[in-house]
Amino acid sequence: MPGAKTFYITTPIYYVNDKPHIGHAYTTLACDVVARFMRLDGRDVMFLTGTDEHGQKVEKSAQAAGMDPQQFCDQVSENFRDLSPLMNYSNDAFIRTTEARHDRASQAIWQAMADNGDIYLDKYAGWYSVRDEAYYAEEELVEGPDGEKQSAFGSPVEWVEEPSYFFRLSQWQDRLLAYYDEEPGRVLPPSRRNEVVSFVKGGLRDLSISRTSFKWGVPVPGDPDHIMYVWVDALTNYLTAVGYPDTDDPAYQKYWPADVHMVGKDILRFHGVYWPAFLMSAGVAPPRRIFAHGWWTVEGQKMSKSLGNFIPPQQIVEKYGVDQARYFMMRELPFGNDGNFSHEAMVNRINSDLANDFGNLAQRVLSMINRNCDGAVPEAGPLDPADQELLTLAHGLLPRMREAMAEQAIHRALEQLWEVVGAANRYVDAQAPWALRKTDPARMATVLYGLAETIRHLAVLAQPVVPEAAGRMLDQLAIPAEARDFSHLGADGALAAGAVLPKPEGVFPRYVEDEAAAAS
Ligand code: ME8
Repeated sequence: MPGAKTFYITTPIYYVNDKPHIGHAYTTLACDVVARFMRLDGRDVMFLTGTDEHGQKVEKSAQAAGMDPQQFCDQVSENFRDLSPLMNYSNDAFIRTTEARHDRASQAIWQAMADNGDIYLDKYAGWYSVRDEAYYAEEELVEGPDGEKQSAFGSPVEWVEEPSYFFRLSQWQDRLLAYYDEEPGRVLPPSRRNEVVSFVKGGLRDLSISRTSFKWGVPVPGDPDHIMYVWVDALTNYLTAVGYPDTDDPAYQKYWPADVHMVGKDILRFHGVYWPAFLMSAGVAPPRRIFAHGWWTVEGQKMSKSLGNFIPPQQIVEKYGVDQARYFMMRELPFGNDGNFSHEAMVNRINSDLANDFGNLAQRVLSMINRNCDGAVPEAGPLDPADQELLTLAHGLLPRMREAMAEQAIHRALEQLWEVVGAANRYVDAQAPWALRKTDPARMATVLYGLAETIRHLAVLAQPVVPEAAGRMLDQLAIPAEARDFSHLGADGALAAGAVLPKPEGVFPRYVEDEAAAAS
């Protein structure tokens, strides 16, 4: 990975029959931030998202809506596609598992696993949850409120008995354990790695991978009475998107194996155990990393149909602003942990981190330059140790953020950025450039130059998380579009003295409770 020129990152593909909520928006947002960071850092990035459209759950939802499944999918898939303009995602592709090319890829991987001797026909008798589209062993089930059996995620289960093809997962235990050991950070965060390793060490049962009781899916090659278990087809989307089974496809050559599959903790087993086993069996290199993030609760409660507390992403974008929503979700909790979404926490982040700390720093400095330096980047004189210290901090920010982003510790990258914001604010207070205006204008110019150069670094590096606001800050520093990637950071690409700056304006307004209420 280090030094590599390309970067392939994926989101889970979303079940079409659910309405998008902030949990869905979160996974894609994290990928977007990583993808933008990597692009600005000079990588050729492929960032994939899309919709998971097969399976019994979708077939049932289509029936309930009185629609043909394909027509149903065409309609509801748009809800997820619409998230990109809304949340400002920069995905390079959007895949739908009902595309013809996807049937071909799914059948090819199936055939490759069969050719390797890993698939056999038998009969499945056990528990299945349509909502989770998952098989559960007896001991994995818990008791529901009315004494009925349910999955640990609270989903109803039903007893299923039908002919089924099986994948010899039991044969892959040692090779999976070797795969986890091969590269550090194969599964992140470390707690999730432990979870996967102990699951595999506990022994693996063969996996039922076809169903005969419904039709909405990819037919098994050579036995069309069987439909592939939806997860076999769903996971294959990551390969379809880069041209598989055409391994000569330039996209496949460039991007496979994927650098990061980003997933929620609930679907770690599918990505961290089944998927690498399928791939190794089919002779395809397994992904470099699986990162499992945590779950959001809302005002302290799990999001659920019965509580009706699913927050649509549109609601938070309209209420707080897109950059504000993006920043909050990426900063509020260590990426990987569970978190709680609350209005109070959101307003705190908006008013304190964005408006007071970062926004105010830029606004103060740019206004002083506008008023006292004829609206142009001032010329720096000899540097004091305090000036040097601030510039060294700013110039060293990229390597520190890079280190954090290499392990998708997005919150840590942001903490680093805000450390420099804090240092710059303390420097403004200590240097008091407004007072230097009369006593030592040359010194004032040096101080303001150092601050403008620091703000340039902050804005360039904030682009992955708050692309709009950071872009506007860079406009106000007159940084041309082609000089906004990370190769222009450091002393070499420093701001040119004399460049004329446009009139400054705030980019991070405060969230004012009463005005918002009055406006609604
Ligand atoms: O699982 N907080 O799709 P999905 C954070 N189709 N993340 C959440 C969340 C919450 N409250 N609720 C859901 C599927 N998510 C399959 C994927 S991939 C080959 C197939 C996350 O629409 C969840 O963890 O149910 C998962 O990563 C993603 O939303 C999609 O969930």
